[in-house]
Amino acid sequence: MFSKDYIEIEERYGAHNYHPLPVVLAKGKGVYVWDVEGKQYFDFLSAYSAVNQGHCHPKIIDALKEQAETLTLTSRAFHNDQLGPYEKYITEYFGYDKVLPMNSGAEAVETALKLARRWGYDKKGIEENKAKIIVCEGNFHGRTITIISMSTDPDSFKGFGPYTPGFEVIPYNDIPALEKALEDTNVAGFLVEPIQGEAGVYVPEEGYLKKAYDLCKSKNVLFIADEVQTGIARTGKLLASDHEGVKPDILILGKALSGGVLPVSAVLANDEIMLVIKPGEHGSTFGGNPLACKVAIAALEVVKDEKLAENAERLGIIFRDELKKFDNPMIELVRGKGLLNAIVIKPTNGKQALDVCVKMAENGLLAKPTHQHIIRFAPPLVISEEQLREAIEIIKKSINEMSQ
Ligand code: IF1
Repeated sequence: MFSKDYIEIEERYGAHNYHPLPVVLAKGKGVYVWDVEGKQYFDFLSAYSAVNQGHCHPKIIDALKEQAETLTLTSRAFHNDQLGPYEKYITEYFGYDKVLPMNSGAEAVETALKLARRWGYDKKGIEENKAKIIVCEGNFHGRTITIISMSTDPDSFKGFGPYTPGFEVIPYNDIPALEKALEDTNVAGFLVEPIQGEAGVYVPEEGYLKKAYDLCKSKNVLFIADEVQTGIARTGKLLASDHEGVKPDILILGKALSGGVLPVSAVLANDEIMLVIKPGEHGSTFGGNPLACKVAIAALEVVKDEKLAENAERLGIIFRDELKKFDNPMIELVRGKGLLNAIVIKPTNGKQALDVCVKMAENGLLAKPTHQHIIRFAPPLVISEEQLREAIEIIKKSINEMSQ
């Protein structure tokens, strides 16, 4: 079968909740993926930053294989020999008392919201059912009904009401707006992405996170960082919050926590917050399963052993410098941190971001537009300088071909 055959089958039997580029992938290794016709591509999306360690990293795959043949799932009705060691490893790795293991990023965000509300009632003394969470315009935290209730993107929330109450939306990167919102004594938490990924790699001004954190502390409000996409070395530090020395009260991780091998997410917090949830008050069938624990330890070891944050920091600077020097009217703006970058495309000769992505695919590099005019570039963090420079040439060539 050829790519078109697979696409036809998906069209016929699969829900139409995505509109993928017409590429059918069959193999992945490191920074490369191959389609069913055997064409090789640079993967510059990394499954939305879930394969930071590169596709099918041997150390992670070995951990998966070993545990898959031993014990995959016990449920939390019983203990297992992988969970405790994983909990110790990840809490020491990020510097928190405790972790609550979940599966998808959205589940981890929902868990963080429940923790913040319960902490608001039990510790801050907010009146029952009055807790409020402040969120930002342009946020993306997942696709559940409660999470889209916070969204400002009609594509995320339209036609899915009624919505969960208890959220207040303020502009991103706007300290005075946060200060005003924090005057409400019913606020339990402020949920924020250190860099807004889906919004188009929107990097807030220097100092925003620290000022936001300090304001929250001054009002006894929890600072909740959604690092599902920006975490695990993506932005050139272990966490994007680390760029400003901010230690979130609640840290939300996902995606690359498993190196893209299976869904693993986590919520980290100290005892004063984490222990407000008592036995039987929250959980999930697969949360903290032995397979996920084993894989996540391997995935986190790779980040440290291979110095992925340092590599992302160094190569991100080269990437942005090269694209900023590239003199082509189609490129309006280049922004990002580490290896989470984006370019804003100025439609030219009737061509826009999607056309550039199709051309780049023809030239051997995969990336996807977000919000029509923005192309996100997020390669696996294992990429070498030589591979990065080769990829940059493909990007330049494709944009030149598009703008003629
Ligand atoms: C899709 C992008 C979208 C996330 C942050 C939580 C989650 C995500 C900061 C939820 C998930 C994914 C979801 C996927 C495309 C991708 C994405 F931003 F990464 F590009 F949609 F906005 N917090 N982001 O980015 O994690 O439940 O998916 O494991 O839904 O199309 P999840």
